Amino acid sequence: MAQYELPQNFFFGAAMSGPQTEGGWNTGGKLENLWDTWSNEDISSFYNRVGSYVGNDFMHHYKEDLALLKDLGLDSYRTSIQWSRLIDQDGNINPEGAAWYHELFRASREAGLEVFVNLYHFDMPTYLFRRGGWQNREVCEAYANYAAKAFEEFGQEIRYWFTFNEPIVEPEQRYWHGVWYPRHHNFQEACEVQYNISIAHALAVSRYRELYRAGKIREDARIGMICNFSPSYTKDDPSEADLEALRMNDGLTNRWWLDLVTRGKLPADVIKTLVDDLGIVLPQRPYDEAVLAGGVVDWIGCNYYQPSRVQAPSKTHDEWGNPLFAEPYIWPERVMNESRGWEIYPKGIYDFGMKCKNEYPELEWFVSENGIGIEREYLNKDPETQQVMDDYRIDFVRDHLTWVARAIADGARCVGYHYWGLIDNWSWANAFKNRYGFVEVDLMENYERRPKKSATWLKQVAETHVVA
Ligand code: BGP
Repeated sequence: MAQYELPQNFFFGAAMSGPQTEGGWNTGGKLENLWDTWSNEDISSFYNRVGSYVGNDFMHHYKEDLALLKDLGLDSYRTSIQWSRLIDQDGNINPEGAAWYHELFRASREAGLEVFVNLYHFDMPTYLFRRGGWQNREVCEAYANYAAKAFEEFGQEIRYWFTFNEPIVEPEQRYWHGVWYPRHHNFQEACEVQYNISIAHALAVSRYRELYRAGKIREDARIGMICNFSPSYTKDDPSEADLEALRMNDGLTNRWWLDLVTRGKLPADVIKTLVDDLGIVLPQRPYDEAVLAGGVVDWIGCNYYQPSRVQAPSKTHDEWGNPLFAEPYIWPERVMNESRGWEIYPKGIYDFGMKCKNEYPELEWFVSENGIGIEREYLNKDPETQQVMDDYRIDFVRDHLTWVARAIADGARCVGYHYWGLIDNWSWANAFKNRYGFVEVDLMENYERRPKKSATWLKQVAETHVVA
């Protein structure tokens, strides 16, 4: 088997999020967020009726988990601050929430781990949702206030900041496709939310720049955004209509954010289709161009799980009257992760790297999430040792890292890799159905952590930077 080597200064780590790991949903002054509210109102929406309350019990296991990360040869990890924990209903710092994050960052430093801090991971505080959530411009301002308080509070501790994780997901899942609470099917609302999240991002970056200039943030700090850039593909021999489907699919999910974070603008062709052709009313205000111009970042993270394959839709609207831009295209050669229903296509990460190199050549990026979630992993245990034998995880990561190495060799500015869910965690409505970790969490044994077979492989790669 060919060996690929990643640069020695390439970083290796893991990604997680506050709401999926911390637990302590109502302790230390934490307010309810939408996951808690949905769990309280309708627990049957969650796999095995496991709601948002405990995460993977990270607040009780963090020292052990940080030691595990370090022991696996990792140098960094990303988590998120929970808005509902750090800020009270008056927009001020909740001292108990701040104390938890100070302690976590201190313990991480002590363990020799760099923490990447994201400020929003699908976790809108419920009292703000009741005031319109992302549909309300005041909530964008409240978010910028929260971000500024976080920059001030932790500005001397944290080097790498991110405004949002996968900002496309809430417009799509909550407002357009009806998957997550409040389960709407309203494309007009989704566009308002997508637009306002872009404004919120830009406002937060502007606050960051002001505080940076004022010396409140350490000099070597950087700010970015993390998106699930799924390279968009269509048929090999596409019709005009297939290419049009590709333009809007790529435009809404990828170019929207890439243009915002590199040029401080939203893609004109997408806005034109929305406003002129479909009559969507965006919550635009005078001077928004100047606001969005503040959204340019220092680098970005790319979460990559699956490609997006589309073709022309067979009808113009769905059953709720929303416009249909594209339909899924089933590639005849596709390989699936059946547990999650996602295609496995490692070359997609290479294609993303080449897209950046060609279209956004200055942009530096890293793989901020990549991973494979498998259902009923306990069936794959070694009968003697009881260890999960997850060779499929080794294959998945090896194949992706191989394409990352090839992309770097071909000029991609990719500087690191974070695996998603190093330690099994709570996956939103899927709860603990699909396990992502290199380390198992035993829900029947007080959330005990146990390395899977893949952990040994990961350690070797992280320490040598040789992908074999
Ligand atoms: C990403 C999210 C993560 C994580 C991951 C795996 O989109 O940023 O929060 O959940 O996907 O997806 P899932 O947990 O839905 O299987």
